[in-house]
Amino acid sequence: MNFFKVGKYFTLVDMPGYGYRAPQDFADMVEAYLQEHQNLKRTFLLVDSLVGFQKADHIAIEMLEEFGIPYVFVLTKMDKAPKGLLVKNVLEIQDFAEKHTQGCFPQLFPVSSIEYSGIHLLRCFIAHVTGNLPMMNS
Ligand SMILES: Nc1nc2c(ncn2[C@@H]2O[C@H](COP(=O)(O)OP(=O)(O)OP(=O)(O)O)[C@@H](O)[C@H]2O)c(=O)[nH]1
Ligand SMILES: [Mg+2]
Repeated sequence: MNFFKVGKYFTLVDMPGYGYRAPQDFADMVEAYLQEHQNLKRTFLLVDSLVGFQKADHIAIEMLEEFGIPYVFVLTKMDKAPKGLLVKNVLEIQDFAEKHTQGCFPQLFPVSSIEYSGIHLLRCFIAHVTGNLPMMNS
């Protein structure tokens, strides 16, 4: 796990993937970390726009649901996916979140780190959930 301290405001923790490559590492490291750290504001689940939602994602979802940790889906590499596939994967995830989850944020964030699309809104969301974005009338 990599820790990025963002000034005095919050720390972003980058966790290893939980796909076919390292399910055991994920269970050992990430599960323990999520369970022990009660001050986590949000957990982000990154799904590749081209690949979409996979069976392996359920490992993470079940864990987060069980621990009662609020989480949000981020759809990565949106520059790579044809528009039709992007929409299909967005709808699939949102439909799943709506029907089968408790702790999942109803809105997902499609992003591209190459084109920078969606990054601004995701940053604002992170600033907001970490208590660093003063909002009007709230
Ligand atoms: N086209 C495109 N490529 C991207 C984007 N974001 C990341 N990549 C590429 O995807 C590859 C994997 O990126 P990583 O950030 O290492 O992926 P990861 O999910 O952290 O991988 P693990 O930690 O091993 O699970 C790299 O070659 C990146 O350059 C994106 O928005 N668009
Ligand atoms: Mg990584």
